Amino acid sequence: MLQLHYLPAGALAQAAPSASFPLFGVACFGPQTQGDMSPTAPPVAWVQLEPPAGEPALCEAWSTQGPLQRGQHGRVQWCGNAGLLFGAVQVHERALAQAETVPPLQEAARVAYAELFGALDGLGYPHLLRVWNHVPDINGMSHGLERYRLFNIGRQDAFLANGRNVVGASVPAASALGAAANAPLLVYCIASRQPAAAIENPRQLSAYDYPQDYGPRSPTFSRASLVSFGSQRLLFISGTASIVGHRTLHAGDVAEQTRETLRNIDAVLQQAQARGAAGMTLADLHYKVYVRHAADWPVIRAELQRAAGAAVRVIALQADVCRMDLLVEIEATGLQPTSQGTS
Ligand code: 3EB
Repeated sequence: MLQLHYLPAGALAQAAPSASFPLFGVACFGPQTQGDMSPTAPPVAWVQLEPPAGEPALCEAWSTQGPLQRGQHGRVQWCGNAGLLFGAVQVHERALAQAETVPPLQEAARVAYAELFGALDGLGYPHLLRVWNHVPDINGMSHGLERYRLFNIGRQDAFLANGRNVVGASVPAASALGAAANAPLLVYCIASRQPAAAIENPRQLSAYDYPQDYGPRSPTFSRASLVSFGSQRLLFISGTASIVGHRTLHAGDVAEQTRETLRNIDAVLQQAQARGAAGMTLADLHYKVYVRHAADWPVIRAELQRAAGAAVRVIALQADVCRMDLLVEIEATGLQPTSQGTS
């Protein structure tokens, strides 16, 4: 059983770590307010992003059944149970040994993923289900390329060097967002002992098939991943935007971009429903919304509430999105009980 809680940072200590569902991994947003956690605490990914004004600073807290094991493998902090692993890795571009020929962000992406794959293979959770990527100054330029494009080169190199496919059913779901220019590259993930099934969106070209207009190497992510875990079905819907085919639609119109994004999420959900997640609806999902301009949040929230209900569970963050003309990116997670089993 995997649970997802959206909690204020101050509530982490009391609320989630019940004896039966201890915390397994946490993402917190904003400036780091705690120092090193105790050795028994779960890994915490500190993402240097803020909520729009008036929104609470919530953490994304994952809990699951124990017994849990935790540790550090290279730069990777991890926590795992019988089936799943939460991992987080940070790489500072400026701390890398200067490779003369490779741009530091590209190298940071390669190193982060190489260390992640090393940890996953060493610990026996080889299947990457879901990845969150926070790329410092994602729309800035380095070495003549947009930094997101450099990140894509390093990520794809690491997938190939570590025996992973960069197209097809084993490609993980992901989100890719900006972070402060002085932040490290931060990658956190959920991995599994069992393979998941990637889901693509019939309205969109698979990102791994994007043409070269979007960079020399395609991004390595699927539109969603779906896996059975104990008595649950886990659905991880990737960061989703106003893209149809491979083109951005509705440049400059945040309400239309949000509606297009929600149509894309609904299309991915329909694919998941056809593959076993029958009955899962938009109202059942947990959302994270990345807003390029914080002032757009009320418009986006109204559209999300129209689609997913007024009580929608959501974390909103101001962040740069990986194409300059995208104003919003929305990801979603569904954790659906199935009828039998108790693990
Ligand atoms: C898109 O659909 C929007 O590079 O890992 C969304 C989710 C996006 C993940 C990634 C990029 C990524 O192309 C951008």
